[in-house]
Parts: sequence; structure tokens; C-alpha cells
Amino acid sequence: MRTQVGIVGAGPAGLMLSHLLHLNGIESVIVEERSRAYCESRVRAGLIEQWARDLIVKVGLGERLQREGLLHQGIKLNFGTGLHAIDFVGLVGRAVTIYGQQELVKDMMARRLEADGGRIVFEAEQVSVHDLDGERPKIRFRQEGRPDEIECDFIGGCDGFHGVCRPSIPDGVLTLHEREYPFAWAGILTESPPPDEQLIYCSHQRGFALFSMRSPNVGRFYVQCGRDESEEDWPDERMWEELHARLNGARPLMQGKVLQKLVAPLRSFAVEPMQFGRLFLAGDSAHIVPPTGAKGMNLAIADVLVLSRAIAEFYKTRRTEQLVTYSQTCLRRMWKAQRFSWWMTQMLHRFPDESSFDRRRREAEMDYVTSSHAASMTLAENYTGLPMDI
Ligand code: RFL
Ligand code: PHB
Repeated sequence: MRTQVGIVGAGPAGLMLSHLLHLNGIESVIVEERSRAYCESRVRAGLIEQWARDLIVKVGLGERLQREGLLHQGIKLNFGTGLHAIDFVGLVGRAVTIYGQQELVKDMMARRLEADGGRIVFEAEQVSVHDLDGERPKIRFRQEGRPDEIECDFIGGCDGFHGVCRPSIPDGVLTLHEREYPFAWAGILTESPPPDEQLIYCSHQRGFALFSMRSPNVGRFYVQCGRDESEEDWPDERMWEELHARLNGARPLMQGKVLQKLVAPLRSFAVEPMQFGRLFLAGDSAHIVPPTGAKGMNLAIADVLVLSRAIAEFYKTRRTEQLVTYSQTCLRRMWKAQRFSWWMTQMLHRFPDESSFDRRRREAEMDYVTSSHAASMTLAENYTGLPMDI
């Protein structure tokens, strides 16, 4: 099989890339190792930056998001001195949208497959990428036991942190940057309303907690836990007990049926450059941020917007400037999101070995962020998303 752009992975990065290329008249095929149902039900991100929402609407994917997405004008921080509101709209004139990643994935899948006749190979096995530094890179895989190959001009490596694209780049090409945190998040999706109409980020002696949501009746709550803990360590009763304790009476908390549970370790990770030959890494395959800043999916969308433009310029004019600068362009934004995500994480979490000095410094930082106009504005500017030319 031959196509212009072969894409590995049907997550937000791969699906958005395929759609943006299609709008530019460029053909692509996505190769995905999981089933459509699996991809559409994977509960992950929920928060979309203002520019990303605007882009989703502009490229015709926002019909349901505009109806069902929840527009949030700010967030609340809850620590020693109580609940503090950060009003994004008042501070920077921008808001954020809560809309489940799997809902966006469903919308993009439906558009690619049903409306636009796009091609996604699901349940591909033994996916591998070849001839990356030549003009005809290839994706090989097996489907129902039969070998298959896609020959293309470019490969979009959109296969997430555990994918095959990044490890296929020869040794010595990439520089890795990594930081692991000594904790993880245990999260639940619950059939009960969130305690507030805005997200509440809590910093408590027992650790961090976040009260988010998917709808006015479905809560998405997280607590900081040990790095080595697993879902079995978090029976519902323990989860609710910690959520109540860490919310610390700031709002009443209603309990409901737990619909889903996960434990995810926190890490910061990035590779430079995000390209080798004709393989372009985008999204989680190139970088991971701790979820405290809600940046991962937004970065994935930013990467593929830059990539789709570079590829479109190539087919229109045969010019390669934007392809050459792809990595540099994305990394500039990515490092600022890394910085912000690290900063939110270190401020709000309790480090197992923290001294009384570290704790007092974190408390002063939260006090400063919530009492200084300049500091609140910095948080608001970064949280709602740094400017992006859509
Ligand atoms: P994905 O979503 O991991 O998709 C990769 C796809 O590639 C497939 N794949 C392969 N296909 C073929 N061959 C292989 N060998 C393959 N290996 C993997 C996978 O099956 C999958 O379909 O990466 P992508 O597209 O880069 O998207 C990134 C986002 O998923 C991620 O950054 C966010 O979920 C991060 N994140 C958040 N981001 C936000 O912007 N806002 C948030 O509020 C937010 N909250 C979160 C989050 C991530 C979390 N977890 C679970 C880590 C909250 C949490 C708890
Ligand atoms: C979520 O709703 O899942 C969510 C929101 C904000 C975050 C992380 C996760 O910082």
C-alpha cells in the first residue's frame, strides 16, 4: 500500500494530524495497535486550552464539544489558608474547556472514518518503521497474521510514550531529558457531581488531590499516592477517605459509584530533536509532562498543527524549511509547558523527603500565587495556554 503520510497511533496526535492533512488535500493512513472501541474508551485527559478549543472548532471537529464541553473561567487552589479562586478570564481574557479526551477521540474517529472516508488500520500487530533516512520510509505490520506494508513520503510517530517510533531512531541521535517524581496519581471517574463547578487543586499534609469532572454529574478525582502503588492498593473506601481528608471541608463531597480507576506515575520526559530523517515524533512519543498542568494532549495537538503545516508547505512548494525547523518550533513551546507542569507539580505535591524548609517555601509560593496579581496572571497565562497561531 502507498500513501503520502503514514501515521503510527490513533490517539489525539495521530487522529488530529490525519484530519489536518486531509483538510490540506494530503492523504494519510493510520496504523493503530488497538481496536477502535479500546481507543474510544481510554479515559485520560480532560482539559483543553483556549487556542486548542478554537482550533478544534475552526477545523470542523467542535460540534459536540461546543454543546457538551464545560467552559471554565478559572480554577481554585485549596491549601492551608482555604479556597482561593484564580479567575482566568479576568486575568488574561481566556478560559479552558473540560471535554474528555476519549470524547474528542470519538469525534475525530467518526469524522475520519465515516464522514471523510479516511483509513485507519486497527489491531495491527508487530508494527515497525523502516528506511527512515531515505525518501520512501515504510511502516510494516501484521494484520490477522498477514504481513502488510505502507510506503510513504513521511511518517508521523504518534504512538505515545510506549510506542515503537522513538526507539527505532538509531542510538546517538536523540538526547533524552528525564525526571521522575517520587509519587503517582490514583484517579477515579465517579457517578457523582464534582464538589465545585470549577476544578479544585488541593495541597494538603496528606498529599495533593485534584477535583475535576467530565460533566456536572460525573466527577474525575485524583490523589497523590506512592510511586509503587497500584489500583489494588486503592479500594473505593480508601480513595473516598483520602479525597474527603484532602478537600479538607472546603466543599461538601458527594460519593457515587466508581466507574473507572487508574494509577499513573508522574514523570517529565523529552527527546531532542523530535525528528530523524522522514520520521517526525509528535505528542507523548516525544515528551511527557506530569498531569498537574494539564498540558499533555494540548502539546500533542500543538505538535501536529506545526507538522501538518510543514508537510502541506512541502507538497505545495517542495520547500522544506518548516520541516527542518519542526523540532525546534515544537521544542520551544514544549519546554515552557515542561517548566509550567514541573512548577505546578513541585508547588502542590508533598515530597516524601521534604524538610520543614521545603514545606514552608511551598506554602509561601501558594500564598504568593493566590495573593499577587502578577503571580496569578503568570499561572493563568500558562494554564490557559501560551499563544499559538491557529
Ligand atoms: P496517546 O494518547 O498515548 O496515543 C498513542 C496511540 O498510539 C497507539 N500505539 C501504537 N499503535 C501502533 N503501533 C504501536 N507500536 C503502538 N504503540 C502505541 C496507542 O494504542 C494509542 O492509540 O498519545 P498522543 O496521541 O500523543 O496523546 C497524548 C495524550 O494522550 C496525553 O498527553 C494526555 O492524555 C495527557 N493528559 C492530559 N493532557 C491534557 O492536555 N490535559 C489534561 O487534562 C490531561 N490530563 C493526562 C491527564 C494524562 C493522564 N494519564 C493517564 C497519564 C490525566 C491523566 C491521568
Ligand atoms: C482531568 O480532568 O482529567 C484533569 C484536569 C486537570 C489536570 C489533570 C487532569 O491538571
